Amino acid sequence: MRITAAKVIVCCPGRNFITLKIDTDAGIYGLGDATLNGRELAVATYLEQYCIPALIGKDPRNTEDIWHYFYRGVYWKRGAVTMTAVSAIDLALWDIKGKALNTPLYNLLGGKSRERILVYAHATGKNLQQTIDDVGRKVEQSFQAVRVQSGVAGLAKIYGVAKDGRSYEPAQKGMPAEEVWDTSKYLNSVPQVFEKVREAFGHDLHLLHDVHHRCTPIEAARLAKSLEPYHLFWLEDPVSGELQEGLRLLRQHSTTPIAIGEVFNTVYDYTALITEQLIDYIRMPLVHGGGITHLLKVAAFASIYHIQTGFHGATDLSPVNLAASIHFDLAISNFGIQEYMPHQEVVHEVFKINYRFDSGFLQINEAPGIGVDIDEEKARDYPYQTACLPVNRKADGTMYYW
Ligand code: KDG
Ligand code: MG
Repeated sequence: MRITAAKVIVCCPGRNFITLKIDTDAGIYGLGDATLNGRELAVATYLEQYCIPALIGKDPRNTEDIWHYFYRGVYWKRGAVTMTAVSAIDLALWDIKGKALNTPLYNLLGGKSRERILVYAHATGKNLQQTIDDVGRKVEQSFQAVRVQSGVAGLAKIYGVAKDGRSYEPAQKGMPAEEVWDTSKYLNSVPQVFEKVREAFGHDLHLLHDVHHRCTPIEAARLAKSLEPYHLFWLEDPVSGELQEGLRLLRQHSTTPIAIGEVFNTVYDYTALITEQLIDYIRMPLVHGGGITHLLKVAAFASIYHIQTGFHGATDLSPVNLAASIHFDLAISNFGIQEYMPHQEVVHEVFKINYRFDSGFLQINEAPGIGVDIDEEKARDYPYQTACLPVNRKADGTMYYW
């Protein structure tokens, strides 16, 4: 089998998505997600200018060799743009492999270790009461795990808190919006929120929280310690992702489980964290972490240290990534949980999906490969629109992490 053509499909059904489609001489095509929120066209250009010409003529079944061709074979390794492109290629090739063998992707990854995937939902509110109401809605929808992000008094806009009645979408049209941040207000507010949520919903519901990189190591240690009575499923990204050593301090002070890595791209972002057992969950998604080929190795490495997966699954990752993640989650032994934010309905006009949510879990059908298709004609109805994630400044104007 040979690759005969490949193209990048750019569309914006409610938000931007980049999809790689690889064609073969066997009449089979594969799809890969290449969406990097706010930097979409950089990946599209990288794929179109440098990867697609080199893919033509290759045997798509050689996933390992092709992965190394675009990773090791490129002097400028790692980095979000490069690794998102590598991921998209890898996902599309595994999709082709599954279709060629007429079997769902999970069968190529070891078969099923479980029948369904535990997911967590997002609950948000501008204040405590709205947040509790939203957690209640998620419980009514049968979620067994809920991430809780609440507004902080004195901060007008903060990560994870949606505008009234709408699901949270931080990327806004045009250049980045600016938000104002105050760590002290945040650190005082979060434990109070979890105290009230536990009071309202008891102790069986799994609760999660995303710090979103906004604490220093000592602040993160204080937060993790103060949340211990509410026994979180995990505390996510407590320190900025690039500071692996930062988690040593936190670990000395708290038993709150830690998840990190949605901004990571390779196993080299995780080596200290895994070998020193500074974390409990890896978050690096297939779409940014080198696809199936690389994540299989990272997950296996993590499993030796009893670290589980909890892949990123925000709505800025396309249904192709989510479906591939479900296959992966079904197959590996050290699966922990999957983030699940349902896409807006308009997304499903373009992407035809093969998974469904049922009673707190995601399930996938028997379609071969990844099993998601794209309607290219519909995609053309939703052209790209420049949109960026916000930036954060402290009250005195200092640029901070968002
Ligand atoms: O593009 C950035 C979002 O995907 C990210 O902010 C979402 O932190 C996130 C999460 O945990 O879903
Ligand atoms: Mg996150």
